[in-house]
Amino acid sequence: MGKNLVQKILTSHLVSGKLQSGEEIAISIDQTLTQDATGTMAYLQFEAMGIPRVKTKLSVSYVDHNMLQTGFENFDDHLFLQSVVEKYGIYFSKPGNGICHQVHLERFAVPGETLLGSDSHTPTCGGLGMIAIGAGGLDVAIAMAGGPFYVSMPKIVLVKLSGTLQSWVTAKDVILELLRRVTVKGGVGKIFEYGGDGVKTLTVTERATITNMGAELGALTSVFPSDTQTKKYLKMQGREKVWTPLKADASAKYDEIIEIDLSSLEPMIAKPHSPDNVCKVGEIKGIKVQQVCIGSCTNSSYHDLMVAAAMLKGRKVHQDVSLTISPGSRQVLEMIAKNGALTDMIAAGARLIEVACGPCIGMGQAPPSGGVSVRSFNRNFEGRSGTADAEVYLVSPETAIASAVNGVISDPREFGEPIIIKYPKSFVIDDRMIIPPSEKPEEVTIIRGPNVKPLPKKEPMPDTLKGDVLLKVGDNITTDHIMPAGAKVLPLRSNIPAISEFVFEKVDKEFVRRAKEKGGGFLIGGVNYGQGSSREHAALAPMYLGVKAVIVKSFARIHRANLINFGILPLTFEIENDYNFIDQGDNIELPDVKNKLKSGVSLVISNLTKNKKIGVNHALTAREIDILCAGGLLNFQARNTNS
Ligand code: MIC
Ligand code: SF4
Repeated sequence: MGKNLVQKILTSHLVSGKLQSGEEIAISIDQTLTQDATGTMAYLQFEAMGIPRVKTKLSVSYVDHNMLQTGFENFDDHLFLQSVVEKYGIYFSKPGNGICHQVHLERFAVPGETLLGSDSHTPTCGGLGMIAIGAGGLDVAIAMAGGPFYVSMPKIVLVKLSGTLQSWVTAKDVILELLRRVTVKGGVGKIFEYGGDGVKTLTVTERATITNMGAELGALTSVFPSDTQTKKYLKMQGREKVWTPLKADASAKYDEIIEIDLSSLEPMIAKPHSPDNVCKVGEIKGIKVQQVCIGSCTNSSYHDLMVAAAMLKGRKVHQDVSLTISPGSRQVLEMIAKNGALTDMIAAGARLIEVACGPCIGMGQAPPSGGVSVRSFNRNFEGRSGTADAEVYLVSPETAIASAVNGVISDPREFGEPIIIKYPKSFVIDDRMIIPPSEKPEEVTIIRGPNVKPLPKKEPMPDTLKGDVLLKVGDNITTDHIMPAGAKVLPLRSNIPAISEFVFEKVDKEFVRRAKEKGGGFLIGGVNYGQGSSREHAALAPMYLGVKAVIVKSFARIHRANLINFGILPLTFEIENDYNFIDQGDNIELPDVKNKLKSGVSLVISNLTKNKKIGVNHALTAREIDILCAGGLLNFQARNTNS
């Protein structure tokens, strides 16, 4: 039987398991990436493993998130990262060189290889034919140590593209349409493989916009074939040597097929406060806008910024709008600076901010109170922008600029003649801001500022879990709810005791006090709990506060894996309605839990306050049970290395 593209890449990397959906598989990892906000923990964890040098083909550490240096913390962390990676064999992309996903696509992605990154948008490189997966920092540290990545084999969905996009309709509109159809939880347990005649009409950076936002579907990853478009892109990056053709066999089978006719699409927009709250731009045009932001790992390529500049040329940003532009990489910034496009942006009144994630993660540029912000980004969760009551909309750069000029949400098709961007033969290639690892690692001293605190430890799981329900939340809770980011909290990522003070800050200001008073306890949630980022701090900080188990209707993949990695038991209600029989403050107990997990006996929660028994599922593999019983993956690894 013919193989699809996913099966081909996974087969060549399979370490254990069968490629049957639901089975646990382990795959070898060729490349890893980290960014600064998750990287410090990942490297502390890697150090704790005592391995002298990374074992991957390539590992890169980027600095792109924690770029506002309002105190010593972020610069200290950058120095820690630069020195630690120099010692252990990892490349260091300096602050100012670009957003990890954009730079990795430009300079390192290789068709047919695997990439594991400590950031949920790692699937961006799927646009270049990689199986690229986002994970917690600890999983990435294990991959750097040569360990495989474990995951439950997902279902493979073919997204069959036909036709060609019309003028002013973009790759962003394709993924917004998919989000409208599938929703933020519709991709959980799935990989989206793109195929069909329409694929060849999309450039690599357009594909990368689509695979990037596959993360918002909750998917494990998304992948495009490697074809002549891929070859052309690699050639422009001076890397055509790494090109190999890759596509599904004609007789390949899929678990599901979704068809999208590119020519039928219109400009789309995700309304507050979820990337799947999508409608046509035309349906809501006319809403007054205070801020427009262009950038992020979704839409800050050379093409995106050239279109933005061409739309701004000879025009002015509306008097009531603040337009920010944050290029995705130094390469892109250098090119638009050289060819004059940057001048057109500046002349139009754009506010140029540095090459980084910036406003996407609330690192500056918070909108005004109750303000409307239209962004070319990928997430519009409530409060993520830094302003609790801001209304954030997600669109293509085309829709964003049309709105910035008109002062109201605008359909770009009404803006003027279509824009054609001419590409240079080659991009600006200069890797001097990527520092190679030291050839004399023994001479490298790791720099540890006072912000870099040691990893907290966890004891093995006790026989019985008992305590109070500390908090009950609803559906689609994001990791931004659990462990907020933004300019105030992000600098504390290397300091778990300090960052723990902010857990659930935006949901319930009393949470931390309660958790401390009660010596920990339980969390209750609805569907798709923990969606969004890969930040393991959303598990690590609750662990530090004594959270023992999280009981929900369903989990997002990365967060569930992070809970296991840090020894917090992830459980789901056997009967969803039982969610209604457990409330904040209830005293609950899971007796003899360790033995029951090991012997496969089903788990029942005793709600001692309501005198009710509630059946729960765990779907844990034997390996995951061992990790949980050991008190987390680091303890498990240490035990296995010492035994
Ligand atoms: C995000 O977009 O939420 C982040 C910030 O890039 C996170 C990583 C983090 O929290 O450090 C992600 O997407 O994984
Ligand atoms: Fe950075 Fe935003 Fe992309 Fe996350 S989603 S990596 S914060 S640009």
